[in-house]
Amino acid sequence: MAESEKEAALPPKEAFSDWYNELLWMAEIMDVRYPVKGLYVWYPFGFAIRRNTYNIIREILDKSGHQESLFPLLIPENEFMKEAEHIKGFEDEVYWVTHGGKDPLDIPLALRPTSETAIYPMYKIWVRSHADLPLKLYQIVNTFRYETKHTRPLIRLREITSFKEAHTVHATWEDAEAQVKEAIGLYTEIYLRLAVPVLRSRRPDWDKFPGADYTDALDAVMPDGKTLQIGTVHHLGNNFAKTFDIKYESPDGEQRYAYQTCYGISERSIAATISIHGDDRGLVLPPEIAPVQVVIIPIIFKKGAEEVLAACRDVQDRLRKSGIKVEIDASDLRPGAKYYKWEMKGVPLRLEIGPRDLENNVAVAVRRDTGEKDQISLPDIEKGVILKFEAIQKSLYEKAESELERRIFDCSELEEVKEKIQKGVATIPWCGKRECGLAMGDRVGAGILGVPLTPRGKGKEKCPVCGAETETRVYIARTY
Ligand code: 5CA
Ligand code: ZN
Repeated sequence: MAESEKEAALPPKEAFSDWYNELLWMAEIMDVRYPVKGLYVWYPFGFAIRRNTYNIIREILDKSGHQESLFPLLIPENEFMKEAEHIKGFEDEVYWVTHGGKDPLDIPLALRPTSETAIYPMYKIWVRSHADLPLKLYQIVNTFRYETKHTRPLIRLREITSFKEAHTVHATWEDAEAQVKEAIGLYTEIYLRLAVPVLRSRRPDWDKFPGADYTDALDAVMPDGKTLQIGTVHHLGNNFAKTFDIKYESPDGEQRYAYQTCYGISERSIAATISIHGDDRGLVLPPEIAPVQVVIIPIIFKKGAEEVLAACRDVQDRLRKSGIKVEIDASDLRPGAKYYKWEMKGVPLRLEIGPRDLENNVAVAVRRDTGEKDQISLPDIEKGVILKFEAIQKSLYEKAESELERRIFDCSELEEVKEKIQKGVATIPWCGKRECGLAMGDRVGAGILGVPLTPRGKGKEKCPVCGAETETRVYIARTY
């Protein structure tokens, strides 16, 4: 594609949906032209963001005692059909493999929509004694869901390509509950590394994972004020242990059913990161996940061009030795076109080096997030760049966090909720009764997201539907 064509402007971020779709293409993250609905293609640049993001996820899970493993994609119908609630929740979303060549299969095979029913028959074999517990495994795989709501790249997919699912086994309900808390903490840590602040809440009963005792979730608030569920943690009680017969021998020699949890994150993590930080000029990436962290632009005049290029190469070598991903753009493009290109790609830091800078022994550093210009002395370039990265990471998070605060509205009436959820998330007292929760949702044209894990109650208040006294406030939001 001609560079001039690519320089066509990105729609303003105000028009979020258009901005998002154009950005995925212009920054070369996803190609949406694959001829199956809900399936998209990762460009190499997007895939590099994915790899960096999932390295963070792996690091955080591994260091907290999880082990990565890999289970099959295909699940036999008889295993899939064991857990009644689970089937009910997923039966309309499953793709089935029914034939091998021309022959119908004896037992149809489901493409995993999630892997409980692939993993737990093996857990039945593996879990023998209390000494085997806790068991904490995860896998990063593709899963398939025949979604009927509007599909969107990275957000609602029919092939989720980057489904990280963890499945743990414990001796007691309380141990599993502690695992849920650990998982919420780990996910919060993952999102902190992506500079994405999250809302954490317990889903109402009617919205929990099929087969779970309860579901806690992390949501991001997107630029249009709608929330995106970017991680869920489920306490499975011993519901699956009973259907899959997962038992362990306790220290006193008794056979007991195990308790389980599972939790998942998908490429929605990347959708949230790019949506929250991006701007009218394109991607803004946290340094840790940027495929190119620094771009060096040689400022070349006829005189002294060689020295400038040599200095740029020297800076590149030194930064690379410090593990920084750095490119030199010595192409013939006008400087403006170069800035445009690398800004679109979200490169956190641009270094400009020209003859005058060499005289002063400095590089000019320009931050992608703020546009702030500064000089870094060449002898200290490694340290200078790393300090910039730290400052960028910190201010990305702080900016996103104050934006999030700005979008949460404590309301006392449903009329007010109805208005505020056009801009963000509302909180309102709720007595906890199902019919009141559903009625509230109906009246405001949205739904209860959940009960905040860090209570937002303001003492005794009244449920706006039935008038009962309560100290609980819930989040209400429009959701993706
Ligand atoms: N087995 C459990 C835990 S892994 C499970 O499947 N939970 S889930 O259904 O809630 O999915 C986990 C996370 O995957 C969700 O919180 C959401 O962030 C993401 N997700 C779910 N469906 C899709 C989809 N169609 N496209 C993209 N991401 C999805
Ligand atoms: Zn009520």
